[in-house]
Amino acid sequence: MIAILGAGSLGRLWAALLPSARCGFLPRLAGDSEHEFGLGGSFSRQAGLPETRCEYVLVRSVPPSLAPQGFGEARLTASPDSGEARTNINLPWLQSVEHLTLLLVTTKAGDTLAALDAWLPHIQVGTPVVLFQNGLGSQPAVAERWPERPILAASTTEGANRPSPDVLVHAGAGDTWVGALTTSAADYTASVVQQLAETGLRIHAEENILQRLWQKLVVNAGINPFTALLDCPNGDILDSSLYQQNIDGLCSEISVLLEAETSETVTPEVLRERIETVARNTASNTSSMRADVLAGRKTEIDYINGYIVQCGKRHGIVTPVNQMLTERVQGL
Ligand code: KPL
Repeated sequence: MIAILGAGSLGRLWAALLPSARCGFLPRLAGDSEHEFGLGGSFSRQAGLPETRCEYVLVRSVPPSLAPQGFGEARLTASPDSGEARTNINLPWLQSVEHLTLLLVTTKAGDTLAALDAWLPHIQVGTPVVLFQNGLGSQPAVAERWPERPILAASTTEGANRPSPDVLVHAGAGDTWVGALTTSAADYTASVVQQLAETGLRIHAEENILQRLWQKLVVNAGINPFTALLDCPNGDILDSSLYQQNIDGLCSEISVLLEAETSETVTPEVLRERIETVARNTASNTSSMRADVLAGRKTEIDYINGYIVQCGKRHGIVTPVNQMLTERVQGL
C-alpha cells in the first residue's frame, strides 16, 4: 500500500491517479491548523475533459479516529456522486500502516517535520519516504533527523490546483524527478519510480536531486513572491515595476550563492531567462504562494527566498533583494 500524508493539491493528484486499491490518505496527527480530517473518501473524475485538464471532485466523508491504532476502524464509503459524466475513484483512508511499500509526504514545507514526527514511529524503518515539499530546507532537515531511513525527495512540474476546497484540477502534465537524500535511499529509487509511474505520469530517477531542487527553488524565488505581492497570475509579474526593479539583483545574489553552495556556475542572465521562461509558460497560473495568501494560509516564503537568505548568511553572502521579498511576503 502507498500512504499519502497531506491532502493538498499534490497529495490529491497522486491519490486520484494511483490505483485506488493500493493507496490511501493518512490522517494528520500533527501539523498546522489545516487538518485533513474529513477529507479522503472518494474522488470523482470528470469524463470528457481534455487530457491535460482533468477535474476531480472530492467527496467529504467521516473522519477516521485520530489515534494510529484506531484508524483502521474507519471504512469510507464510495462517493454518492456517481453521475453519468463521472467515473468515481474510491479512495479510502488507510486501514493499516503495516504493509506500506511507500510513504508520499505532500504536506506544506513548514508542517513536514511535525507530521513525520507523529507518524514515523508507527511505520517500518525500511519503508521509503518521498518528500514533495516546495523550496528547500525541510527536506535536508528530515534526512538529518532520520538518517537511517530511506528518505528521498521529489521535484515536480505537474500543475495541480484547487479552485474550490473539494475540486482538484490537474491543469497541466509535467515531469517528476525522484532521488535519494539518505545513503540507504539510493537502493530504493528504482522501485519508487516504478510505483509512481503507475499513475501514467512521467517519472524519472535523479542522481543529484539537491541540484534539481535548487533549480526549482530559483524559479520559485523569482516568481512566487512577486505574484503574492502583486496578487496576479505568474505571467503578469513580467511587466511590473516591482519585478523589473528587483529581478537582476535577485539573480545576481542567487548566482553568487549557487557557486558557493553547489559549486555550479550559472550567470544571472541565465537564471533570469529560466525564471521568465517558466513565468511565460505558466502565464495564467496562480502560483502556490499567491494561492496560500488568497486562502489565508501560511506561505512557504521561509523555504524559498527565506532559505536563500539563510544560506547566504552561512556563506557570508549578502542577499538584500531576497531579504526584502521575504519580509514583505511575511508581512502580507
Ligand atoms: O511551482 C510553482 C508554484 O506556483 O509554486 C510555479 C513554477 C511558480 C508555477 O506556478
